Amino acid sequence: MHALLRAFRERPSHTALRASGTSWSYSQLETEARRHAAGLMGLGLEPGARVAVLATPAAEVLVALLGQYLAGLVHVPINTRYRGREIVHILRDSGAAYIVVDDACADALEEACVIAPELRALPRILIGDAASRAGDRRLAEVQGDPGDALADLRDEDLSLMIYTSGTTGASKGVAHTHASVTRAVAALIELWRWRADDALVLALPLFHVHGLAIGVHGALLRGMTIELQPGFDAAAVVDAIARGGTIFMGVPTMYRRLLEHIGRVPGDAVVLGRARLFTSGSAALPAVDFERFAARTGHRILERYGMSETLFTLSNPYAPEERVPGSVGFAVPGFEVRVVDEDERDDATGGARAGEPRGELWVRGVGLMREYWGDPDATARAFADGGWFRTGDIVTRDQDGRFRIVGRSSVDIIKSGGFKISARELEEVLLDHEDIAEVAVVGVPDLEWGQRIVAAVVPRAAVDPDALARALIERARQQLAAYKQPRAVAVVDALPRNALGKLQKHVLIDALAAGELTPRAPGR
Ligand code: MLC
Ligand code: AMP
Repeated sequence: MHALLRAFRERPSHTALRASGTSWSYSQLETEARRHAAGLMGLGLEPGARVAVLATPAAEVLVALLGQYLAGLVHVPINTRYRGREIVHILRDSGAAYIVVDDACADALEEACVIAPELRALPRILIGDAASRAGDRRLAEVQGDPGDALADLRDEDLSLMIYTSGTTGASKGVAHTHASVTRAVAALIELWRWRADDALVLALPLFHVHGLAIGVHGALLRGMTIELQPGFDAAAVVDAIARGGTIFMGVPTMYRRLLEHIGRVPGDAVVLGRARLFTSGSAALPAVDFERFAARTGHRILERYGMSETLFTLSNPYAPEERVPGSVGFAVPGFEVRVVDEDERDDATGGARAGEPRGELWVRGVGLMREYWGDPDATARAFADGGWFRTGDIVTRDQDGRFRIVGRSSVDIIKSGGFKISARELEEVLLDHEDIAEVAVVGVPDLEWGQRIVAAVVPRAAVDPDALARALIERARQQLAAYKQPRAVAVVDALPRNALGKLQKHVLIDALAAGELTPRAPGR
């Protein structure tokens, strides 16, 4: 936070943020944040308390974030696509003392309160015009004197908790400190040569590390301008670049959409060409999209790798000619990396070429989370001796030292559209259906989404497979975020198992990818 405050004071009149047609200078943003922090402290919130935020990207969300930091509170953003049960889990698990909610998310919060009525007592800070209840406060009114002394801030205090799916059903709170975020982001600013006259077109969600830790913190620490978008829309990104945006960070699905857009509006490829830097992360960027984007716009997308727990970990170099499609580059300064085999020995062999290591990526360094919130066992399992974090990602390292992500140690973690999904979570929801005896949820390779979710189910008795598929998709739609829904359901007699009876999801994935098993994808 100290680094952020310093950055705010370097060029106070420079534009920090543009959102919905309004601009805020650095000094205005700091004043708003200080007012809000003083207001939060006036509510009696103690340093270290968690404040949940369930709101679509808007200037108020950044004021809430910065105000919480200044008051020594921990920011807990909630995925705005979440439904009731997913929200209940985060509010309970984090022990949130308050929730900030906007109009667009009010219904989802109400769903959560129906499931867990005790959450009705959780005090709310409202963004927008949402109907207020006794005791609720409007964000604009949670204000104090910006000159008041604020919390005593220390870099090693928790600042941010991001919930992310794991191999078990429930998501875990990844707890970061001011120091882990600031240091990782400082490395990025240096490596990617971000400049104070850059403007970041930010269309990523603000509840994951890609948009929040890297995007928001990176831009503000460097004194840049954030062009905040309420969500991703290809035409709006083009417009923001036409107005002077110089950097765009996206997930691969967004590049697909940008490519489709310039296929329809070829002139917009020229506009995109005027930006300075395009980066991609959170999922593998298909080499074909890298090449098509370069051919159309002249930009070689800079691909990076990271995760909620490790932030900014591997990156291609800044020099465009050194950005290699299909590779995530090298360790970011401040990170040490290892490639270990199943026996936890270094530099396991097995890469594409002789002598190339292939194994799990372990990392240690500046951006690592402190812990999984309230789960010391999971934290202990995630770290090996010496503070090495087990990423669960399988990588190869070529002779130049470049890394490629080639898989994951668990098939139960799926990435679709850049969102992480726990197969187990979805399986639990589907298994609740009375007609289902067994279920296996898998991610099938897909050029648009990275992985597409398919559920294979064994019914208890003879059923109409289309009706069953429809019912299961509807069940997921009712209970989980839309991106977690199965896109198709394969109704099968048995799931593939080995001689010991162990489920073989890889066999299922291969059969689905090869078209040997045709799932049902009934329209809704
Ligand atoms: C949505 N749809 C999907 C889908 N998601 N279909 C298949 N697979 C999916 N995963 C469908 C919807 O059902 C809907 O269909 C249609 O697509 C539009 O839905 P939407 O919800 O409006 O989608 P959209 O907003 O267009 O979302 C696409 C997106 C979004 C790319 C903008 O996925 C996104 O914001 N992704 C970014 C996630 C992110 O920030 N990840 C970073 C994690 S941090 P219909 O039929 O109803 O029209 C991280 C670490 C790090 O990974 O270091 O980077
Ligand atoms: P999350 O938990 O949402 O932070 O997701 C982190 C995961 O996204 C990593 O563990 C990887 O599996 C995946 N990931 C991130 N960046 C890349 C990339 N550039 N290529 C392939 N996978 C990636």
